[in-house]
Parts: sequence; structure tokens; C-alpha cells
Amino acid sequence: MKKCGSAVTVLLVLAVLSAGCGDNGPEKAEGVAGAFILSTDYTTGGFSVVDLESRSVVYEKSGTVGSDVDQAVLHDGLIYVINRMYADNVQVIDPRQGFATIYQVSTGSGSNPYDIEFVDGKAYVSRYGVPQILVMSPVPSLSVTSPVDISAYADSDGNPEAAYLAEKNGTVFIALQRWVTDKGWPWSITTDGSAVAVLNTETSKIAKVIPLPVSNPVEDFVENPSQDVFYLPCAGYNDRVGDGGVVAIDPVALTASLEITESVLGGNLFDISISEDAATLFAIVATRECGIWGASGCKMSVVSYDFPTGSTDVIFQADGFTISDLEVNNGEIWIANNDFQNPGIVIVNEATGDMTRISTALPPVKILFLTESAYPENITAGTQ
Ligand SMILES: [Ca+2]
Ligand SMILES: [Ca+2]
Ligand SMILES: [Ca+2]
Repeated sequence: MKKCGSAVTVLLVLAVLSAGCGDNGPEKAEGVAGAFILSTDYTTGGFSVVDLESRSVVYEKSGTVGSDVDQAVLHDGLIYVINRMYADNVQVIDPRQGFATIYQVSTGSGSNPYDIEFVDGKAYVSRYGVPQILVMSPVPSLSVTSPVDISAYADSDGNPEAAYLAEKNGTVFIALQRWVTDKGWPWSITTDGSAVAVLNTETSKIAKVIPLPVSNPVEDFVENPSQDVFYLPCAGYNDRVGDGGVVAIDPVALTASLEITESVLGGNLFDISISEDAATLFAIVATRECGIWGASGCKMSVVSYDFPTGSTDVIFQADGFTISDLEVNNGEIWIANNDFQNPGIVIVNEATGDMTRISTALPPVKILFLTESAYPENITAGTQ
């Protein structure tokens, strides 16, 4: 099944049904059977598999993926893990072969890959450290073909810092953070601001660059199936609350508008997800202290935002920099709680507020829902 947008795992089914997905046409809706939880303590990377029915970790493995991980994408029943800095590769894991790594391909030394998207059998990989989008063809062997040069859309240091990717009707959308990295630390965002580049995959050319009203897109594009737009969470600076927000990208008109500000959400924005009925947006927000090295008072929250009324509510809160991902499935909000002392997944029932906690071996950084066809029937229980 083609992936709609970047890791829009749960919205994928709805998106396919309501709007079609690329050129694949309508497909049968598929339920979620479990979740692949990518995790790391930044020394050792690993993953846990959570079974949706039993609400338990049914398989767990450490040391199998890189320690600098944050992104995993499901495509055609395979899990693509992006191993970032110093590992610099895409690792493909087959859930139906006991979650074995079936191949691994380099994205270039020092390239710092960020995300992967698929269009017509080709894979597009953004690389934070290189001003080119890697094109790999054909899936599944992922041999590298000509990259797409995006240096023309860079800030003054020559690299636009390509981060997250999304796909719609054969077009790839590339979030460009555009940090100025050659003037020393701390980096600053270029005065031109961040942008989204629109890649025509037929011509392999950038058709347009959409300037963003607020900067620093920090997580996946999320598709809103009811409005046919992508939402992109932009943090601005992490030590400021109010300079970021949720940006709506119209993939047809190729425009961007500020939908919800950080001030309304009540903190510096880190991630978003949307309920299946598209009535509620959930966001990870943090106090400004979380963006200041060594400062006390860092608190993170998951808040809900009701689209009809604009009202917000805190549904989960944790001290320290300990919420790393948020995904919604079937009326449940899954929260990655990467507390190093007590790592796990917190599942909040949207209607009742009831909470379930599932411990994981390593701090979780990414929740990837596995559809029924990508979930093994007889998973080997236990850990390895
Ligand atoms: Ca730059
Ligand atoms: Ca901010
Ligand atoms: Ca997320």
C-alpha cells in the first residue's frame, strides 16, 4: 500500500478511502494490529513491538538499529528505519520475517538522512547534511540513482536542511528548516524563514518553494483527511513560546497558512496528530525551559485542540524532556514517554481519558502503527 504523507500511519486508511492516494486509487481499509516502537537511549537503539489486542510488548530487540534514530515508515508491509548521523543509512525490516533486517543501504557518509517517501516504485530520501534529495530506484533493492539538487533553496550556508517529507498525487513535499549553521552555535533560522519545496517527481525538478509563515518544521507532515491539507508542526525557536504553530499546506494551491499558534496550544510545539474524524488535533508542547540547556522547569504536555470551538485541554503531562512522539489510532492517543528511568508508551482513551502504560526496554522515540498485513500472525513472544 502506498503511504500517504510521511508516517501518517493512522490517517493513511482514511486518506486512501476519502481522497485516493497517489495513483493507486481506492483501496480496502485495513485495521491496525500492533505498533513498532522505535527506541534509543542514544547509546543503543532498538525496537519493541506492542500488540494492539493484548496491550503488551510481544517482541523486543536492542542493538539492531542505530542509536541516532527518530523516523520509521511503513511501506508495502516493510518498515524503513532511518539511521541518522554517523550511521547514515536506510534499514529495511520485514515484520513477517521475524522483524529481521532484510537490507540496509547507505545514504552517504555524513549525510544524516531524515525521512523517506515513495512514489511509483522510487524512494525519495531527505538528507539533513546534504543539499540533495536522494532518489533510490527501484524498491526494494534501493539502488541509488541521480539525486535532486536543492542547494538553490538554501540559506547562506548552502544547505537548506531538508527534513520531513510528504507525498500527494505523485508530488513530494520537502520541509526545509533552513538553519544558518556556518556562523557558530547556537544556530539561527535564516531571515527568509523555513519553507516547503515541491518536487515534481516526473521531471525531478522543484516546481515551487512555499515560504512558511512560522519556521522550523520539527516533525512529520500530518494529513487532515477532511480538508485535504497537510499540517506541519513548526516550533520556531525551542526556547520561545509563540513563534511557532501548526501550518496548513494546501497540496493543490501550493500555499501555506498558520492554522493554530503555539500560544493557543500553550507551549513550544514538537509534534501533532489528528483524530480520525478530524475534529480534534493533539499536540506535544513544552515549556520554554525545555529549550534552554540546563534550565529547570521543563515540563511537557499533550494537549487536545477542538477544531469547532478552538478550546484546548491537557490530556497528559510529564516533567523533563520526556515526551517524544504522539500518534492517534481508533480513538486512542499513543504517547512515547522517553523517560530514561521509566520508558514506555502511554495510551489515552480520547473519550474516557483512561490511561494504559506499557513499559519498553529503551526510551521510545517513534510510534509506527502496523496494519494487519504488516503484522506477523504468530509473533514469537519474549525478548531478544
Ligand atoms: Ca542551512
Ligand atoms: Ca517556539
Ligand atoms: Ca508523531
